[in-house]
Amino acid sequence: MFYTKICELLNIKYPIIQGGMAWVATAELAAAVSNAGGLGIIGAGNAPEDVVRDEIRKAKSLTDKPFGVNIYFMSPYADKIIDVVLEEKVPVVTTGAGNPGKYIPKLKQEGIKVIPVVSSVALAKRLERAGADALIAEGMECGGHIGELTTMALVPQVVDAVKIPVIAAGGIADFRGFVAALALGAKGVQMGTRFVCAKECTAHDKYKEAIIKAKDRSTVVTGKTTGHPVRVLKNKLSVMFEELEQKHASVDELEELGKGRLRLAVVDGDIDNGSLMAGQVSGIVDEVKSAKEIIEDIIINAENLLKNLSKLK
Ligand code: TUI
Repeated sequence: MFYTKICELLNIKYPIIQGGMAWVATAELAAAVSNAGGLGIIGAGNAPEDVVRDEIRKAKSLTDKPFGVNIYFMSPYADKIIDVVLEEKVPVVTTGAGNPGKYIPKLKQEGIKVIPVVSSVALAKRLERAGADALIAEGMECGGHIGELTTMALVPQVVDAVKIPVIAAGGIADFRGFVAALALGAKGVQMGTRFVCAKECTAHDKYKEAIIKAKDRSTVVTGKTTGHPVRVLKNKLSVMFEELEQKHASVDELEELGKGRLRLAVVDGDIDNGSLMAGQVSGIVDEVKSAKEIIEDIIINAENLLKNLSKLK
C-alpha cells in the first residue's frame, strides 16, 4: 500500500528513512532500520573519515539491505567522507547544513543516490537542477539545526516546485504524521527523534529518557543570534545559552559554549550540561521500541487510518 517512488529509488520496502543524526545514528541503528524495511542512515557529523569508514563496514556486517550516510557540510572532514562513501560504494547519501551541488555528479557517476536536506523552495529547485535524486524537506519542528518554515507549509511548496520525489521531515513520529506527510504530497518520511528512542540506538539511556519524559513545550531554539538556530530539550545548558544570548554575547563565545555538548549528552548521558537535540514531537515519543516495532506500528496503523478516513465525522 505504501510502496512509493522513494521505495523504488532506494530499493526499500517502506518509505521511512531514519535521520542521520551526529553521534546518535551509528551502524547499529542504521542496520536495524534497514533490516526493518526502512532506510537506515549513518550520521557522519564531525567524525573523521576513518571512524565513518569503520561504521560503514560495521553496518555492512549487520545488514544486507541498502543504507545511507549523512554528510554534514560544516564538518572539516566532509570532503574526505565523500571519498569514503565513493570507495565503500554506499548506496545512498543524504546531506545537511550545506549545498552538496558540486559533489552530485561524482556521486551519481558511481550509482550513489543523492538526497539533500532542504529548508526552502529556492534550494530545492537549485538542487534538482544540480541532479539530486530526491529531496528531504525538513520543517522547523525537527531537532538540531532548523530552518524557518514548518513542515506543513514547506512540504507542499517544495512538492509543487520540483519533479523529483520529496521526503517530509520534522514533526513526524507516528502513523498520523506519516499519513499527513503523504497527504502533503511527500513520497516518504524521515524521522529522527522517534529513532533516538529505538532499542538499537546506542545513544545513552538518559538521553532517551529525557525525550520520553518531554512534553509538547519541552523544546527551545537556541543560537538564533549566531545564525545557526538549534532545537534542543530545555535544560541547564539551554538556559545558559539563552542567558548569554540575552547579554548579546559574541558568536565566538556562544560557539565555545556549544563545543562538544552533543557528544556529552549522547555518549556520556549528561542531560544537564549536554546538548539534547530533539524535535517538537518528543511529547508523543513515550517508549523505547525496536526499529522494527516503530516501523511496523506506523505501517499497520496508517493502513487502518486510511481505510477509516472516509468514515470521518
Ligand atoms: O543538518 C541538519 N540538522 C542538524 S546537523 C547537526 S550536527 C551538529 N550540530 C551541532 C553540533 C555538532 C553537530 C544537528 N542538526 N539538518 C539538515 C539541514 N540542512 N537543515 C537545513 C539544511 C541546510 C542549510 C543550508 C541545507 C543546505 C544549506 O545550504 C546553504 C547554501 O545554500 O549553501
